[in-house]
Amino acid sequence: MFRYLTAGESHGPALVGILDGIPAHLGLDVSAINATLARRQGGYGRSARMKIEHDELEFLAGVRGGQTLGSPIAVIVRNRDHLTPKVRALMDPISGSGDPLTNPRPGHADYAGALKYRQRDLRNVLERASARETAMRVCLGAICAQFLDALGIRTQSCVAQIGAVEAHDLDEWDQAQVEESDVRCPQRDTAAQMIAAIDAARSAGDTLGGRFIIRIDGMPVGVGSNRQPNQRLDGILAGALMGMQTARAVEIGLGAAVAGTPGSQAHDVFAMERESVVRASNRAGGIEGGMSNGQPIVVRVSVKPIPTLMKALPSVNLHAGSDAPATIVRSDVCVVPAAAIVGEAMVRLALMAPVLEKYGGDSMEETLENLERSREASARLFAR
Ligand code: EPS
Repeated sequence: MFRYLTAGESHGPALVGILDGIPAHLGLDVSAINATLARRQGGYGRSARMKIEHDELEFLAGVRGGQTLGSPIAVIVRNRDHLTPKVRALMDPISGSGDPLTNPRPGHADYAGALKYRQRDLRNVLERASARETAMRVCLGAICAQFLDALGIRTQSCVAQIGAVEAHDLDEWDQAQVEESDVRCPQRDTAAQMIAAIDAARSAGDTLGGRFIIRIDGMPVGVGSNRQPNQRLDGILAGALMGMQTARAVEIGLGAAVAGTPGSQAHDVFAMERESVVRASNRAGGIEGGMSNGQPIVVRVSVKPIPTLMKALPSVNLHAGSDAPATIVRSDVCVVPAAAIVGEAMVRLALMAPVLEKYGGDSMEETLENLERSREASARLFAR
């Protein structure tokens, strides 16, 4: 069984994570993991916090000589911000204290969390609710990326929309252009408009949401299952992506557009081409009957504008029992480019259990043998 856990407060000493179930003998490229952490820190519209942090992981367990041991992997990413005396005084695990935050931000976890955990200081809620925690998800996801890569499964993302600015025809894209773009959008003119929109939002004390696309290439046929609802690959991916702090909608393939599309144009017809089965389109987004069908898996995720506005939204002071503007804390204007990197991580983490269920072994050798055997069996099934 594969599972993972993260812990850590935004301004606490560190984020920690545990990955359990990665086979032995996976060679790990630490610089690639740190590069992925840096990609999450980037993107136009990020907060000043990103200048303080230089996220880097340290392994605490499960790895020796650059290879996984098959035992649980434990990692830590330290919060540099914690080292400043003011933050330490607030957040030291033993002595930390400070004036309570009292005015919940509409759209954030503040209000629901205060009542749920019986916290009179909203800081005790927002510290864990903060998207800082996504640094650890990205770290664990980057380790999973190296496992999936060994099986030929690759996940990429790009940004398709920021605020009202939308890219068009993003069925395929050049990942190098995405990596060069400050907003992770491969279309230069659109990217320039996105940056202008972020600048305008910043000037207005506002924030912007948007949409990113994730594409998984190389997924073998038959991962996920139609046996039970919770084993469907589309549900597993959607659940994981909706587990992001910012996500509000997930679409697979045609997504919401299927509602208005007749059956004759909603599916991907089959044909034979040089003895192979081919599909004329990928409207299903690579998943049929809850299982991967061998086409690229394409998922679009819509994310909300960050709820911390510099021009604070109307709220209440819960201690005084009066109307008062929402608390303002340091925050981002737009996190859509960073959310795309977090989305990649969520997808990689979500793929681990169904991929390991189908091909899993205790070592990489055993896993790769299982994959190879399965491929050969598929090739023989309808051989003439
Ligand atoms: C974030 C770190 C946070 C925020 C942001 C994301 O750091 P700080 O609160 O110190 O500025 O910048 O958190 C949120 C957007 C949020 O709503 O909580 C990060 O590392 O991604």
